[in-house]
Order: sequence, then C-alpha cells, then structure tokens
Amino acid sequence: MLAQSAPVLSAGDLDRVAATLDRTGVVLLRNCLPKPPLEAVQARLWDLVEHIYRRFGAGAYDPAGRGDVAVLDGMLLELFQANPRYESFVYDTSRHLPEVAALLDCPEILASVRAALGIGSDRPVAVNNRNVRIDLPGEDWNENLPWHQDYPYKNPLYSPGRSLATWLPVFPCPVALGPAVFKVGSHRAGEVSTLPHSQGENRTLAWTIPDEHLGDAAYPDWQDDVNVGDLIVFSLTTIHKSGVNRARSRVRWTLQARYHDIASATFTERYDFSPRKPAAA
Ligand SMILES: O=C(O)CCC(=O)C(=O)O
Repeated sequence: MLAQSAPVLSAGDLDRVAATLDRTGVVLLRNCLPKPPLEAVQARLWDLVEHIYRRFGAGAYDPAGRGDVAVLDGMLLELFQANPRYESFVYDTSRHLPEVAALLDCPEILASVRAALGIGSDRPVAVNNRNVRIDLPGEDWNENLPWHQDYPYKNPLYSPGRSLATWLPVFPCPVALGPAVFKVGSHRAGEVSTLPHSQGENRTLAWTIPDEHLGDAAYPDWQDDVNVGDLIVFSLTTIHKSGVNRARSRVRWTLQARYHDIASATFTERYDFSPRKPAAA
C-alpha cells in the first residue's frame, strides 16, 4: 500500500480525473455524491431486510433501531444463519430497485464518468451491469474471484478504453470491511486476463491474471477507507480483487456499475454505418 500513489481526488477535481485515471487506472473521488439518492437506496435496503425479518426473524422487530446500520446487519446475519436463502432474496432483488438505478444514473456519477472518459455532457453514455454486493463477515471472495480485470465478462457494451466501472459504498466501508483492492497503474498492462478460473458449480467462468503481471512492483496494491458519498472509478483493464470483510458482525454493502462511451468510434465501428449499397438490378 503506497501512500504516494494513492489516486484520491476531491469532488472539485473533475478536471483532473481523466489525467489521473490515465496514470493510475483507478480514482477515488471523495464526497462527490449527493445525499438524497444514497439515502433512498439505504432506506429501500432497510425495507427489504425488515420485510423478511418481520416474517422470519427470531427476535421482535424494533422500529427504533432503524437508521443504525449495525441493527440492519444484525438482522441480515441472523436471517442468513437461519437460512441462506433469506440473504439471496435481498441480493437477487436489490440490484433491480429503481432507487439503485436512480443513484447509479445520478448526474454526479455521470459527470464523474464523463470527466474520466474525457467527454462532455452532450455525449451519450450507457450504463449496465448495475449490481448490489452484500459481503458477509469472514467471506473471502478471492478463492472464487482472485485478481482479475473486468473486460472479459462478456459485457455487450464493452469498448476497449471507452468503458469504465464504478464502485461505491452504500454504508461506510472502512478497510476492516474489505473495500476492493486495486493494482495502481496495472491498466497499462492491457487485456491480460487469460487464465480461466472456475468460480464453482453453476457460476460464471471467471478469468484471472498470469503471475508475471501480479508480481510487478510497478503496480502497488491500493485500498482505502471509503465513506458514503465517495465514488471509485476504474478502467476495465485495471487489475483488482475484493478485500476481505474481517469485521465480526458487519456486512459490506456496495454498488457497482459499468459505463460506456457509446458514441465513440471504438463502439460504433461494430455497427455498419456505411451507406446501403443499391440493390443489384
Ligand atoms: O466489490 C469488490 O470487492 C470487487 C468488485 C469487483 O471485482 C468488480 O466489480 O469487478
């Protein structure tokens, strides 16, 4: 973890995002997101967990606890221990909440992404692959998803150099909860995920990185405490992995999405925009 390479900017630094990202492959923008859409997502996640806790929880539901994320985590962990399918319900449904889409499509994120892509507000950007991740304590995803890049995951909108990923915490995510870990500058290695990696039965095949790209001291590992309102933007060739949630009784709640510069020549060249040839007589 090299402090001097920490790619951290503040909300007012949008004009520096593209150059920083070009150098580092990952940028953390501190405190750049507005509260209302974040609070709307938090409220809906409470609603989902409350909904099943009221029906299936062992304890009495106490509405006075609402707002204290430790109470939310406690309810989810209790439900999960009783039956892992309760967590699956929250996981499967939360990514489709309109509040999640509204946050991931909010003007502040779009402005940050456009700044990172070096394009203006007149240029269309498409968003897909919106996900809510719920990482329970002690879960080490690196067994299933080790160091990787995002480009190989068959995203239909992916264009080399014109697609970016975002990562943000819904509730505070200090290093103890295992925020994502990035290899700073590793995007410069290009598309190097060539080793197929099984994530287990009935799961998507993952792609991981040959060792020669991982030991490179030119790419120091970087991870930092992230707070509600912070946004991480990274290239789809930046090498990264999940941190480990080492907290005993806390859940790591995060959102991810992928953004694409769909007016770029790299994207449009896959469509044949040439004039129609006259039909043969
Ligand atoms: O959330 C994490 O820890 C890692 C996320 C990740 O690997 C991804 O979004 O590609």
